[in-house]
Amino acid sequence: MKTLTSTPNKLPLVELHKEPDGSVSKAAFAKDVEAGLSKKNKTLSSRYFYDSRGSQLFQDIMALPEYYLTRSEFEVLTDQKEAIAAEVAAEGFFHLIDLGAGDALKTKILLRELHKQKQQFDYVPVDISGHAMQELTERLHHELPDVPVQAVVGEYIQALEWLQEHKSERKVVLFLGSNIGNFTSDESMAFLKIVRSYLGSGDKLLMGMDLRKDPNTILDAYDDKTGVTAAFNLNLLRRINEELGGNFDLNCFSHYATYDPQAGVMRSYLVSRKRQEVWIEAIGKMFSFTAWETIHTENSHKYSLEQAQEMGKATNFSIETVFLDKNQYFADILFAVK
Ligand code: AVJ
Repeated sequence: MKTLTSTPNKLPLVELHKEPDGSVSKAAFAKDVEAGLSKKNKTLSSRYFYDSRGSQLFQDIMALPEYYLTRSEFEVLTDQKEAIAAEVAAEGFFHLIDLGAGDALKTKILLRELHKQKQQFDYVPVDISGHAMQELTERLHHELPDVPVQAVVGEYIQALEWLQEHKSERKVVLFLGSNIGNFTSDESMAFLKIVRSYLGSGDKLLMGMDLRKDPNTILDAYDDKTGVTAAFNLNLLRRINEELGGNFDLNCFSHYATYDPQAGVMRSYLVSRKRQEVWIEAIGKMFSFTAWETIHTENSHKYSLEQAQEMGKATNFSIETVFLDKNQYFADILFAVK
């Protein structure tokens, strides 16, 4: 068995970013915005939601009564932590790689349980926000001083490079919170195939998937009464104003969310409430909006367990265990590499 002596967990962060903390490259952002707003059906990518204000708003979303996803997954992890920890740790030392770790509130349930079970592992949280990774590293140093932490700051795809560098070591990848839901079917297949290609026999992937349910329950989660989700969506325009010198008037756009129960896709848009023109300095262009023209900003996919099984099959994973909450709203699915 491979063992690693406990290292002090204030290792320097691995910074995969070229830009300062948390920010994506401005040029890449401008290029994506230009491409998206030049399309016939305008789009902006949900990956740009998460500047510091957007991350705060997402924290607020997670506390909403309508946003069942976080509570459901919390329940899964809390009620079944013994079984989950025992299953992922069944074969000795491993790296626990947490894609999109954030404040790791949910992962900490597992970390504490793994520690309690005296499992041998180190923790590799990965997140786009350097600030979040710095804070998490420090907090874990106090809360779980025995657990070695090696935070990685970067996007998923860059984190996968970390996986490749540690190819021969045992790994458990966490992809919690229904983050897979933002990918199109093709993107999620491609993503799972890449993850799979960096894993070896005995390695595992614990993935959080939001399940199909009453369409009204889903719709409410993305169109809350207090308007937090609307503010989260509109923040994308505020971010363009701030970082790219745009002059979007946030009062002239509104949030619209709609659920397609046959495709199992929640779709979010920003709607131009009038005919208007918006200048974006960093692009050096004016963009025209007709009245009620929309910008598509996000898809959140909902899956059946059959679909999850198919995704596993198509990407060469087998489902080891499906962990569900009492309502069966949300699944944490343990995929294994045979
Ligand atoms: C972070 C992608 C899981 O799609 O449910 C929440 C983001 N968007 N409310 C989701 C989100 C609107 C969230 N994920």
